[in-house]
Amino acid sequence: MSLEQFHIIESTLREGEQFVGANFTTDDKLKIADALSEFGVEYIELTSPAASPQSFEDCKTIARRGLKSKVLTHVRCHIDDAKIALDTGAQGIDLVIGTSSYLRQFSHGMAMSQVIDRAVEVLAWLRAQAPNLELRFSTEDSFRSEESDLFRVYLAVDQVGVDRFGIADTVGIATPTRVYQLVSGLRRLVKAGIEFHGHNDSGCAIANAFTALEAGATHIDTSILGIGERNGIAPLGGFIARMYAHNRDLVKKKYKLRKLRKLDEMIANLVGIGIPFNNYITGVTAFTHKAGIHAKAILNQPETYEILNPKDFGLTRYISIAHKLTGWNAIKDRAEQLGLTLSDEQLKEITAHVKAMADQKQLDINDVDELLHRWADGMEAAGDQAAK
Ligand code: HCA
Ligand code: CU
Repeated sequence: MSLEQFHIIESTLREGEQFVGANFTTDDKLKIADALSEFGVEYIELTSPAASPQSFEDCKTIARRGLKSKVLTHVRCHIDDAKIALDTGAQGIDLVIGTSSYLRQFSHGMAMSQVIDRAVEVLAWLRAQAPNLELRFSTEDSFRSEESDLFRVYLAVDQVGVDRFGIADTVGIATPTRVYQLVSGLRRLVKAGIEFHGHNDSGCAIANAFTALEAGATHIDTSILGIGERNGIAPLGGFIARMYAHNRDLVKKKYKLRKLRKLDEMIANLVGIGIPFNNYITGVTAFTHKAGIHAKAILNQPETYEILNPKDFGLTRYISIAHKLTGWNAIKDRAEQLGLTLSDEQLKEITAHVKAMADQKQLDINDVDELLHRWADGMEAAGDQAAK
């Protein structure tokens, strides 16, 4: 079943290079490729070697680097590009051609029959040159293409023989139901692998990737922090979170999860963005609990409100207590962290105090700590006495 046997095609060095803030140097690319390989992604996809002379050189260098991940390069379905791609020494080539009427009219200008002829020509040529090369053929803008056109081209390509078909939701229009339908349709038709590449314009990228696997896809495209054209594709960390929620042991075995934070930080720094506060796993609030009711349960059994264990990612949870929604269990936990001895009655009074203070002003943890220390030192009690 694909959900238990999926592969990640990490495209930070291809789709991610298409992010407006990305301008990776050779050194950056090597750093990213090494880190991804260490993390454990099965494939790394690189920008077309036809894009620029340096892109070609970088493809060759990364292909020869002896990474644990397989190295793929990505080119238009064109014989000239295919020749250059072959010269890079990459272990696989990802070919793509537009099949929607938008792309046929306003991009490459080919009719569907020409698209099919081109696909067959390029794939047959590559197969003849390099019988062991991993070949993938993908249809750009699949979800605004006619299904009958897609199946015509997939069947023709299948006759030539490819290792993998790609279904690309180029504009982020697909929903999980549509993904399920198209992927399972192709699954019934061919034996080769199926890759899903989903953009996130309408927020479905991760759900679509997961559904693609449920429908029989075998490979998922991601990029670190989701960077890519416009608002990007399924983010590596978010996809990992989804798969971990499905099968924790498998994901822990496949990937070095503690390296995720560094990956996200590295890319954020290189492309000049911050990690969003609500980012999957590595966002600053991803493991922060606030309401007293949540805090109490979390302290008793973290799984009550956490499907991801922060420890597995080398991270820690944080319980926010300096606010009016706080609860005495959380305040008690804080007192214990500070090594203070206070009775339950005292802690409940302190909690009431914190809530009253929070109604008046914005508190921070120091306000709570100070209050706890004052009570523990007996000052509050002494003050109470003096007042009487
Ligand atoms: C692109 C388009 C692409 C290709 C995906 C694929 C897309 O080249 O920028 O090769 O499967 O989203 O359609 O990224
Ligand atoms: Cu894309």
